[in-house]
Amino acid sequence: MSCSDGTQGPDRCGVHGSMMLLACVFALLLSVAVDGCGGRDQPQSVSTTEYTVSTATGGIVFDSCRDGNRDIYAMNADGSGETRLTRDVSVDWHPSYSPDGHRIAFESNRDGDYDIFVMNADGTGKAKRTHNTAKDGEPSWCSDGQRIAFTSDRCGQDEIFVMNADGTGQTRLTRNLATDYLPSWSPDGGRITFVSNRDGDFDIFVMNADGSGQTKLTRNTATDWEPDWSPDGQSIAFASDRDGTFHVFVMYADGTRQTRLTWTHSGAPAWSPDGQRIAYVDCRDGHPEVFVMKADGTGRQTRLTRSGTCNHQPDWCPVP
Ligand SMILES: [Ca+2]
Ligand SMILES: [Ca+2]
Ligand SMILES: [Ca+2]
Ligand SMILES: [Ca+2]
Repeated sequence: MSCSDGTQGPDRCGVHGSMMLLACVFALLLSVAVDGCGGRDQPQSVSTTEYTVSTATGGIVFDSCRDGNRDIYAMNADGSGETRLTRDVSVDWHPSYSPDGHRIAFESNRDGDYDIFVMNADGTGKAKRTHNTAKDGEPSWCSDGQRIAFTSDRCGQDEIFVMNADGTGQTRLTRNLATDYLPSWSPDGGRITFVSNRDGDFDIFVMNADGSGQTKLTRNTATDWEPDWSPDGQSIAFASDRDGTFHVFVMYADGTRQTRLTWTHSGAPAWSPDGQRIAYVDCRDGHPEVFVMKADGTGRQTRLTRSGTCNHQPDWCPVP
């Protein structure tokens, strides 16, 4: 989502909105034969002892270009204590907390192409989890702590994959010529919601964690985007431009009772661990800032970031 208009255009940072940027990246990168496509994606120097356990912050992680390029930041849930976790000139974005809040998976092109990385919640101990020249991104950490879902175009088109958190066992879950993006685990780890344009426009889908039972939850010609499960597994928040520009919506996990929650240009919803609040990105001031609201959309919408630049992809620490 970007704030320039009602489409996925470039934002103030000169970095394109996620759809447009990914489309450009995909057009440039060559896929290679790796695991899931008949070859292997061999982890390098994978070790379970390379990390030091950091203290869970109970806060919100997000990406921002406030310091000149995309980096990952964390803050307390009230917006205080903003801390920069990545420091390099590459794109670092799409952060996802591990279920214990000790680690963060993210996407970065610091080695020339997009790959999945994992770091401690304080930004130390960064380690690469995918190793190929294709685009690997959009990690979502499973509640069992053992698996990470992600997207990759290593097979020539955009598909949902899953791997063990150490990078082993990379397995393809979707198989079609369309674009499948933005996986998000259900709280029980049994299902994954994602977006796909396999029927012409982007809709929210859900599937079992082994890729079976792929089912469409939204049915319209608009872009339905960025799904995120409620902690009780009963609801899915998402963004949609069905009313002309992007807003945050919520629906039951079976796709019924789709309800709009916001009335300003907004998206990227992320539930709080107690299910009472939703963090999201709102462009009411002309650029994307992280806001928080009650999960039913009522009451005050509180702005958490005030950087005056782009802020995206909030993810709430699962540990309160
Ligand atoms: Ca960076
Ligand atoms: Ca890669
Ligand atoms: Ca696909
Ligand atoms: Ca749609």
